[in-house]
Amino acid sequence: MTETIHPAAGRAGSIDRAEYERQYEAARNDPDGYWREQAGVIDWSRPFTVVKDTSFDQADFRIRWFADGQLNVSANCLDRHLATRGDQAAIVWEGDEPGETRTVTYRELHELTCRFANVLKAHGVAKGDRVTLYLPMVPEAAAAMLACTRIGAIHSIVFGGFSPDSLANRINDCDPRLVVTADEGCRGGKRIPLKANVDSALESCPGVESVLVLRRTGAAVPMVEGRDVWLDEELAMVDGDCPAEPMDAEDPLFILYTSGSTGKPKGVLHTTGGYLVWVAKTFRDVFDWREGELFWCTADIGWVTGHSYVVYGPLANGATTVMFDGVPSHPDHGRLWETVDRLRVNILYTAPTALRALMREGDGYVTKYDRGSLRLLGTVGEPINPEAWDWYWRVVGDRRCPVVDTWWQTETGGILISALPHATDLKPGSATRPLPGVLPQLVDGEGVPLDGAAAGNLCLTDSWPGQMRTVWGDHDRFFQTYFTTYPGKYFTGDGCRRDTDGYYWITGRVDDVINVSGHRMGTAEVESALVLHPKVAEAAVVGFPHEVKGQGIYAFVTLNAGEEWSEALATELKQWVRREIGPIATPDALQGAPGLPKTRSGKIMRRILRKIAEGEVGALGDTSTLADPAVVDALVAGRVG
Ligand code: 6R9
Repeated sequence: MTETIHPAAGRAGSIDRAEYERQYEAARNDPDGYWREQAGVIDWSRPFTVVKDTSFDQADFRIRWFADGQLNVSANCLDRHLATRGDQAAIVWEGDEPGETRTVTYRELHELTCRFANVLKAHGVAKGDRVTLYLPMVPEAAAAMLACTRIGAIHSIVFGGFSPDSLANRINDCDPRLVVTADEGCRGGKRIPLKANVDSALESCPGVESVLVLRRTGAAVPMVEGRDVWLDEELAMVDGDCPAEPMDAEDPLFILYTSGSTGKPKGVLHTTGGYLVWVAKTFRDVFDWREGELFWCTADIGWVTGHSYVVYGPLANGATTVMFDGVPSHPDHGRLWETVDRLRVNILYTAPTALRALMREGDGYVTKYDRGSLRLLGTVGEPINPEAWDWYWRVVGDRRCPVVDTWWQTETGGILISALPHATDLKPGSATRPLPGVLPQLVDGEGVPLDGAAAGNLCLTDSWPGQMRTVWGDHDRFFQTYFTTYPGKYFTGDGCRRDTDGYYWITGRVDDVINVSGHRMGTAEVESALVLHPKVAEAAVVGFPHEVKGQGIYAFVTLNAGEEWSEALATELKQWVRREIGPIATPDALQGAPGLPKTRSGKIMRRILRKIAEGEVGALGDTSTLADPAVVDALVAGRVG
């Protein structure tokens, strides 16, 4: 299973090994020249003269790319394709039930986007204003994103699985004038009360003036007079044409909230030019996309993968992208493969957690289908264990389709470390090598760079165009979070090993972020939710290895004096967290803890809690600095699972 898989020869235009090496060196030795050329992957309404203007040093900290250029993202994703592919499908929508499909051509998506943009304008949305989207995976969601970019509004998408409270926090942080939602969502045969969630969120969001409501299921939902309007009625009232606003390359494009090691999610801000160059180029290179091919990224647009590789990367290239409003297990575990065959999908991009879940159900669900259309397979979101990689390669891809394991983050905008399918030898479980323009460095705990084969903390020593530019409303937090741990470098928060061939093996987060089914969750967020419960005094949350989810959530909970721990309370607390944050944050294990292991200065020693959660109670390490070492014995005795 640890065999190396050599790439098959590509087609005309594929990047081979020599071309990869050439580009990597060009980007390293002459970033200005290299990116001046690569930026031609998109159209600029005003050419830039400055290319790279960046520094990670505190004294002159700045990240600016193509700064005096102008462009419009929706014009790049739509208008420029109309002459050559107006009647080609831009989006193939696949609903929750198999065969519930809809095709939207580039011409149709252009018109829908223009109308949507005019609706936004009619509701007072102007350049620089924020718009929050809380939507299912429907073509109108892509149109909403593109409509914002058309007029220079900044979208902030909140995943439909987040609770009203999480939604309210994300709304209040960026203060949108308008929210777009749907009556309900549909996932795995279940309904999700999106509009009802918005209604309850908006009770604490006084700044929101209008809510556009998409009819998805047709459910009757209460409409607030003077605030809520039906999207279809609004779209019918406006013009089908809307000029694209020329935007500066560094104008904000979108905000996307992501979990960090503190309780409050960060509003990651991406800007217009660099982001689009990055996603357009990485889409083309990593997936080696060709005219006429159908690309399916299964991510939700509520996550960065959906932004970059369901919408912007594919559409900037004029590709046809699948938008999936369902789940891989509905109506049964063959759904992905049945859909691949029916739609004739060529490139599939999904998450290790989905593969592990499907792998458990047996090969029959896969082999029942032909999968002959597949040419390339990709994964993203978390480390892929070699077993799952091997299953993807052998069973799903019949040893025919290269598997690209793509490492990146919300902060990086697009893929940074990945194989190129016709340039890179594949090693199961390794994201392989950095793309051109990406300069990884491993450092030890003190920040000392490690050479050759080594394991350490993954940093990037220089900027790339797709890098985030700031944390919305808190530029200092941006600098503090990413550039002070190892001064002069961007710190990813990931641990990583580099082997003797220079291959990178991401080992997971080294901060207090856990990765549950490919979704980032801050342990502090779950802790904050738990302590809001009236019976809870204190909580400490850690990750532990989980067969399907990658990592599970393990919570140690101390109750207020006089409260008694019970199974019923554990269940209640799980429901509580689910309601406070959303289903993805539901703890897998909850343990009543009479006390938490703290140092004399009051710091919780998570290292010990992690070991207990992992069940490695024989190797707790040094506990002598604890204020009360006896606490540990009680926790070990009370371990659950
Ligand atoms: C794109 C995305 C980012 C974190 C990242 C890392 C983990 C993502 C990975 C991977 C190993 C891969 N991660 N891709 N780890 N191999 N191919 O997932 O963004 O939600 O911000 O998560 O996910 O730990 O730091 P985001």
